[in-house]
Amino acid sequence: MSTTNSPTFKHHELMNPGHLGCPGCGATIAMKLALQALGENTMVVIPACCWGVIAGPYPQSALNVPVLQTAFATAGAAASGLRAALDIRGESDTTVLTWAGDGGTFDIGFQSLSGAVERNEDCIFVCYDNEAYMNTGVQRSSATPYGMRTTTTPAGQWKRTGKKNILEAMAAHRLPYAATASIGYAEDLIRKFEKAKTIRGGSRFLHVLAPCPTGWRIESEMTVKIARLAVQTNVFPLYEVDGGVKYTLNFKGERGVVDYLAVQGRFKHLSASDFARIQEMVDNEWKLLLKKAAPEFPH
Ligand SMILES: Cc1ncc(C[n+]2csc(CCOP(=O)(O)OP(=O)(O)O)c2C)c(N)n1
Ligand code: SF4
Ligand SMILES: [Mg+2]
Repeated sequence: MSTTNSPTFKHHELMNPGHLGCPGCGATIAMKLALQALGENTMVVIPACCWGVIAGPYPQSALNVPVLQTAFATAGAAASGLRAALDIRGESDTTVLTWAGDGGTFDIGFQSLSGAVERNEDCIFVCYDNEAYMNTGVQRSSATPYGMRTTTTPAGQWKRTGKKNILEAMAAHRLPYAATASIGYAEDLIRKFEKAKTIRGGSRFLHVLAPCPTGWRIESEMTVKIARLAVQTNVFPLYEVDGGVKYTLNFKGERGVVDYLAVQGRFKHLSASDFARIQEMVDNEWKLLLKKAAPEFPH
């Protein structure tokens, strides 16, 4: 995989300056890159989440593509309806892009997403993952990692269970294409969105790590660096799953998790033994992934 972070843009800019995201918001970078890959013939479905605010109040919009805002739990259903309406109008070339946070994907939106993917709806479903309910003040979700302090982990406490493996859950639907991506690896992210666009007639799912300076308690200029460190430490591996079964790893991280954890305020309460426990969890997940990807990925 190319490790550069300087993609060549093919489309004109589809995201305007003056959006309502916080400075350094990873979710805004994710959208900018995704639309560069997908082009202007795209319609975006957004449930309740930070992006419901970032895009701006109608008739203003930070996006030069149509947006359908929908209720928190319903992105999969709304996208299915939009797809059907476009097809009836003979606009089958239009890409339907669902753009939900981790709460709207892993938790409350899971049933409508699962239903849509089980029907193999011809849409791209994206989770931009900032690992908590950020829009309402950093509450814990099932995407929140072990060790993170949130506003719903009581004083002095932090999350004691691990992050749900959403890609595995989606792969279990045997959908045509699923992949992880990080805003820290822009070329890889754009390639995956381009691939997802070309696979038509079924569901595609992309899980994009999008650091949130506000909730992760990092400086705004650290967003991309942290997104890269997540991959370089194997905390957030980059890989693809074709047809729900064929795993391809894109990158092998060589760094210890402490490089990623110790630079973020959300983990600053953790001790050396906590770091060791998280390293063990990450190593175990990585070994499982290697087994699934073998023999394509040498190890
Ligand atoms: C049914 C319902 N419950 C709660 C809310 C309040 N709410 C709006 S956005 C949000 C958090 C969304 O979290 P996530 O999907 O992770 O996106 P993020 O805000 O982190 O970008 C919540 C709880 C709502 N809009 N609808
Ligand atoms: S709270 Fe986080 S995800 Fe939401 S706009 Fe701010 S930086 Fe982005
Ligand atoms: Mg979130």
